[in-house]
Amino acid sequence: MHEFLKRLPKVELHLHIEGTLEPELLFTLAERNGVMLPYASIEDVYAAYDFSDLQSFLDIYYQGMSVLQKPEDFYALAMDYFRRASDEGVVHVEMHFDPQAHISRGVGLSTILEGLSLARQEAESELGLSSALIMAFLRDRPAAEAMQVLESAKPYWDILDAVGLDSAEKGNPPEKFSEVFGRAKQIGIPRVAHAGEEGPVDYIYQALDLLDVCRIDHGVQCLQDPALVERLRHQGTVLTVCPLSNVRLKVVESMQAHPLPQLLDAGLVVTINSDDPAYFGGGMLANFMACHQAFGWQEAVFCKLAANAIDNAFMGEVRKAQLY
Ligand code: ES4
Ligand code: ZN
Repeated sequence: MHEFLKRLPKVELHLHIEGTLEPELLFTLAERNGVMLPYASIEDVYAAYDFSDLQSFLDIYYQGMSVLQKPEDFYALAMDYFRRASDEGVVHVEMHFDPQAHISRGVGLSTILEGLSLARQEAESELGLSSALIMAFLRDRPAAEAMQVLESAKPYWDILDAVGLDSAEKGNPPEKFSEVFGRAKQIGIPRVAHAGEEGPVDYIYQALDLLDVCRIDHGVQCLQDPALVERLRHQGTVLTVCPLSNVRLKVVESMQAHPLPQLLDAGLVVTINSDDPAYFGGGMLANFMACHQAFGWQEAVFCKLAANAIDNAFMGEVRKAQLY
């Protein structure tokens, strides 16, 4: 099954590029940029990656990205990830990036996007790996700041495939970002949002009704509300589910206890994704393998999951036809 899953052309719809920062590159960039890290060794780093919830992860994740300062740092981050992903059979990646987490440290949008754009071009030409770009707003920061980021991104609007909403979910309802997402819609930028990861089902309704999103990132809490499940099924709304992430952030107790089989049984459009592979124990292949081991899924299920991701990617019809 490992060989089959490795060769299966995989499309990743839910990935935070800052969450692909492996400890080795973390140390390299820290040295290059003169950043002090609270770790003496790689073992120290992994020992710190013992999370109790989303917030305990986010604290470490924002600290890690302080080493990203120049265009070449963002280039190295993305290119390293694209090579690893390509090696495990990923053919297309839709990556979130968090501009506010960099702008607040004095690193501008042009720096971030110069590095990411070069890596995307190289991945396409050298690895045959296509990608999409999702600019995410930090929901635990003020909505006015998100609006400012969206407006200041005007020179880049045409390279954004979507805007997203991430970071600490509880206490930061989608409702807070109605205006920002309304503006994105007016500009013509598609929308996705994290909802129902740790937060209540009401946040999934809000993401649908107030942000007009085409995908729900995570959404695993929807099973608490049969009417919502029926709506998601009827509309064909995609859920970008991240099983290893959910285990590591204690959203679920174990892979065996993960609701993925119920989500599929309910007829929902499910995809499997890695979220933050450097922090949660692996990329797409590790997530697929974990599902095989926990649920005993065979080839046909994985083909369906892979097809769901192709069908719902921000990808032209020609590329979709190539991947089928
Ligand atoms: C995230 Cl797992 C998760 N949830 C919400 N926001 C995030 N940003 C990066 N990873
Ligand atoms: Zn995520």
